[in-house]
Amino acid sequence: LNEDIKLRRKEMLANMCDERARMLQDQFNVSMNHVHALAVLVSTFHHGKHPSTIDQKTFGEYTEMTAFERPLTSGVAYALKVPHSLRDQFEKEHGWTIKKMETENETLVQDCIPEKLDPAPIQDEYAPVIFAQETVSHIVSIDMMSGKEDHENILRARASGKGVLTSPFKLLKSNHVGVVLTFAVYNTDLRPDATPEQRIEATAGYLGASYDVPSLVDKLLHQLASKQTIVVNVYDTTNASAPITMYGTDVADTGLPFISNLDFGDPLRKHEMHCRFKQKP
Ligand code: WA2
Repeated sequence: LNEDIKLRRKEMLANMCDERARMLQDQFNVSMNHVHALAVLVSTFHHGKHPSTIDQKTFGEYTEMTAFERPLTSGVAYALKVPHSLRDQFEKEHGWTIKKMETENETLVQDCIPEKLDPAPIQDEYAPVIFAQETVSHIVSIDMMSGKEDHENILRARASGKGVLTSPFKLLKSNHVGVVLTFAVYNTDLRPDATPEQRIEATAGYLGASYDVPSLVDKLLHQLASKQTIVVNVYDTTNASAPITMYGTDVADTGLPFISNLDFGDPLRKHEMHCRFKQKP
């Protein structure tokens, strides 16, 4: 009888964990599709029309009005690909200098007001943010290639043509770890079998979304009223020997966790949800 209860408890944990993992994965997938659609929108109305029919005001209003379509995201932004040869012209046109992302100092991160940031040092190319949803307006004018995680994402997004994810890192102006999803925007129609070189050449910019994982996953799990029963952790397990916590705190051991797989659509990244009962039987 005792064994029977144990087995049923295990089954219940597995069901609860799988249900939560599926919900998180589905919501992530929904928002990923909408971020992709935003990249197409920018391609069509900013790079495809002369003159462009998108400016910061249009982008800000449109992304704010459609924010409900992108669950779990804290904001979306568009960064332009600017080679060094066009930096002067770009800065004159926009009336501001391209800024360096400041991540060394905690206090500077807190008030990363563009006016206070240093100009980006000379590089072959830059990715300054030109449009942003109101919620991430603090990243306008910052060179996204000057941040390690954003830089890697940009290179991978434009060479692959796929949506790509960073590992978890501390987002600007946030106390939480999050991830960034990036889609490249191209200025020519590429064949589905285009080479990475052709893709890099045709790149016009980068549409990105930031996910504040702790607060947004919390909101999601609250809807399920299970917080009294189970403890949920989400990990980036890309490097199996060094998992990175994306959600939840390290908990006192109350038995082995049930592990549900999470697929966030980037085959280079692996994620898992670990669930435990709060109380021993
Ligand atoms: N967006 C919001 N907060 C951030 C951040 C970011 N990146 N990086 C660090 N904190 C415009 O991939 C292009 C968004 C980057 C896109």
